[in-house]
Amino acid sequence: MKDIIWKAAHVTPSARQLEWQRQEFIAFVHFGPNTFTDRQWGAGDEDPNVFNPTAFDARQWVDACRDAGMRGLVLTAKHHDGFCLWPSRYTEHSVRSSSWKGGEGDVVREVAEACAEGNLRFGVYVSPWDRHEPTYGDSPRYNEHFKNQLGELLTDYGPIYDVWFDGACGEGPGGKRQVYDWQGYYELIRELQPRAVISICGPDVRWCGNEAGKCRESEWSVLPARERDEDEIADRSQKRDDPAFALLGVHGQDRDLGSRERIKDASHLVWYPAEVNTSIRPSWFYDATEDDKVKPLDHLLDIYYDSVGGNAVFLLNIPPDGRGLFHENDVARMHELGQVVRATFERDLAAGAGANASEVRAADARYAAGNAVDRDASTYWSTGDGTESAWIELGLGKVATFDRAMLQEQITIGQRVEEFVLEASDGSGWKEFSRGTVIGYKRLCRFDEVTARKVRLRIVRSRICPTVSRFGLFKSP
Ligand code: FUL
Repeated sequence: MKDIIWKAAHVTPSARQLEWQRQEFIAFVHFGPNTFTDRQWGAGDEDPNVFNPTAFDARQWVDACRDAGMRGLVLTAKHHDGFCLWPSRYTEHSVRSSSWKGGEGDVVREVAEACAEGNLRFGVYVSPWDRHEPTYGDSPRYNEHFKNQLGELLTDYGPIYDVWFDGACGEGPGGKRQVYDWQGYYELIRELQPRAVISICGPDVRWCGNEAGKCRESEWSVLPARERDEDEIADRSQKRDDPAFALLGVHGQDRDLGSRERIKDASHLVWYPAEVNTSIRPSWFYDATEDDKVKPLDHLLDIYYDSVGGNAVFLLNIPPDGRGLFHENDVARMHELGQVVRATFERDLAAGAGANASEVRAADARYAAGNAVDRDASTYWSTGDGTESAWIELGLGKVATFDRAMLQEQITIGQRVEEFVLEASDGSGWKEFSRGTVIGYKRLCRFDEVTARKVRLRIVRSRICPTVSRFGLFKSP
């Protein structure tokens, strides 16, 4: 039997996971009665008439998201209060009972359509915990109800690329006990929207473990299967009500979930990549007292580099206000963020550079060093089997100044690199300017300006022969 490290290096993403990973940066939108009641967790007894946005415009959201560089949007179709942003046939607690648009409104439809027009993927957050629905706690009946509602969302609104299941439940010791039929939910989603990923309480996308926008230095996408089973996930959800949790994160103490140390006893391994979620403001739902607490650009950039640049997807929440619009301060910050990211990555100084490597797999052009600088995501450099450390060197043709690097592995065939170093040469030997652990889908490195003619990526340790599909160099504005 091959050893566990070899096996780990051969676990690959599903097509839907790959598609999801490539969206990189996504909007989360918390909208509902809480927007109007200054609450974060509605009790489920709110008057549907409180939901009354005066100037709702989903296209304003989509424009702002695109401007920020986002490629998808996940809407709270139903939060814990059970209020449905679509006119569900299975409850009276929905937009249909609100005087907004005379009960004819459908937020989910308008957002789905605006996303389709604006070329953003559309996903739904659906809270299993429902504080309004009377059958909640009567497990079989509620499961039926929940599947009925899922069925509406997954058939009536076009393609859904993400179904986001929140694990939160605040029922407490004396509260209702609902046993969720996760498998039944998953089967329904696979049947109705086979391209959708199921996130957080689901098999496709893993929560990074906190809501502060922090991920691990080494976010492996390959983990022991137990990290994905429902008991593990339920356990994590329970811990989230612990006040220490917000600061530490459930996984604060166990770094590197997929490290050699952590996978050595695993019987099964799965592709289970990380997502980082946080809000642009302190809260998830809009609160006017937070208009001046929008996260500073530098803070958002730090999260962006750690997540998108750390083999994770970044899901950033922007809460619409009582008008049904993103607030001006949030829109301005989104614009700044998009602008600086675009300006940084628009010109790759390594594109088309002369490339050499310590070794090319089977001396075959399909694995040539030049594939790392050709801008074609499907091509890559690789070495022969058995090589676990190697280097690839770029000759820039002239002296260039840069302060950012982008590295990508060809994850369609697995995640392999465990440690790397970046070095530059001005002709008199190599000097290290950055180093890191995993690469995975994407690693972004930030460092002080380097001026050099030659740059080298030295892979110190790889689980099996490494692949590099992108080696880019950039100068931030
Ligand atoms: C948590 C919820 O309780 C919050 O209200 C919010 O939706 C966040 C994304 O997940 O579990």
